[in-house]
Amino acid sequence: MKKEEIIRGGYEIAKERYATLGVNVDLALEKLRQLSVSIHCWQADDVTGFENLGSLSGGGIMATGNYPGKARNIDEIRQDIEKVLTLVGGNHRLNLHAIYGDFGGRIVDRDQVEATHFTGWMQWAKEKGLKLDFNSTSFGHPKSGDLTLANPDKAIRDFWIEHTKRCRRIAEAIGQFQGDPCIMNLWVHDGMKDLTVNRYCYRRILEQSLDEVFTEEYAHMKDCLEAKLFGIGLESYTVGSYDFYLSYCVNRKKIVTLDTGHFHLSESIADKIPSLLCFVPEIMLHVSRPIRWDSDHVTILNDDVAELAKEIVRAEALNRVHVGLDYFDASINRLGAYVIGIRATQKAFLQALLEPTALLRKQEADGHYFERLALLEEAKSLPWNVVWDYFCLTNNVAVGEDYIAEIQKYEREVTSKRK
Ligand code: RNT
Ligand code: ZN
Repeated sequence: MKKEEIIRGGYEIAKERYATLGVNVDLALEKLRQLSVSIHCWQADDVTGFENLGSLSGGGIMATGNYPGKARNIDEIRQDIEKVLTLVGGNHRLNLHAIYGDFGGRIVDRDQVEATHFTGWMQWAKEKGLKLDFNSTSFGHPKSGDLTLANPDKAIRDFWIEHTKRCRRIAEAIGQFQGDPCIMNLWVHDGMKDLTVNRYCYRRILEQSLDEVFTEEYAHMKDCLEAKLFGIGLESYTVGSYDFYLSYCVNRKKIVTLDTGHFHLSESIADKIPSLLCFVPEIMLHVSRPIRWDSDHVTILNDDVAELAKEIVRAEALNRVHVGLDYFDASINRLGAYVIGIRATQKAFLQALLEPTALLRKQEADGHYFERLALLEEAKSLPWNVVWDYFCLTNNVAVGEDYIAEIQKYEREVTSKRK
């Protein structure tokens, strides 16, 4: 039997099996097809970007590893992303950072960025059927230091306020161009390596800076704010903590970004979803994989991601939760890292969409807690993987492990030639 026949045959059987539990597999597949993952452009080049500032000083973020073949310019990033898109089903988005503008070899400082630096991206994205998202970039700059938007020094603070305002304007232009809101994420690393006696002071400054940044109302972009437990080199104190941004977003009606690597390792990010949905309009996710700390390892299908997807699906919140990825592993094939992460995220959502939730809820309502737990256990080994193969097959992308060979081929023919 040909592989395709095996998959199609298996699918029909799996469909019947799920139907016995009241699950409509075709509906689940349709919803999965509509799940648009915001793919982070920065895995392609280890968060380097295309500024020509002549100095990479100023921290805030760190990629580790030196696997050969990273994208060196816009054309290479686009080429890599195009390749990645041939290996994953569905329609996705691309998440850009301000440092990825088309600066044409000129020096364009962060307080000078504008929409024209992104028209090339907009055109290209349109041709590829991609929508774009955006981020302001406060790290990796001589003025990054320990404090940007929360800096008591007005000159430095104003520089970053100007940058962030400009980024919102760029996001607005992108959103207008693509006829779909561009989601702009704001994350600043502001904090202190050692004990500070000014926790309140910096947070009040950040609050005021944000209010200034958000003065203009836009119709084609949406703001989201991302908290973090701590940054490397800034371990004692983070101005933009989770409490800070959660309060700010609830109060100012902004989108909360939850990066799954930005919490205590024992915290459940999945459980935050149904809490936040009560109080904020939408949620943005940065799905990552923290190993001991916010290490930004490649997203895989683990319990954390599976539970996260389940809470979103159970809350029927696929239209209120934006799913983005955020990791940067420079130690393995970078395209491979993309494909693993995107596929793992899709698999987690497929599992969630195939959950016999109605039946589980019935057991729960009837007080049948043993039955609920037993069914949750059984659901783990239902033939979702057959449905996954069918999803890949019918979306004309490599089935199962077949994508490995495609990545190897691309490495042989393209990325290994980048010196
Ligand atoms: C950093 C944050 C942030 C960045 C990107 C590049 O800890 O997660 O989202 O990873 O903006
Ligand atoms: Zn993030």
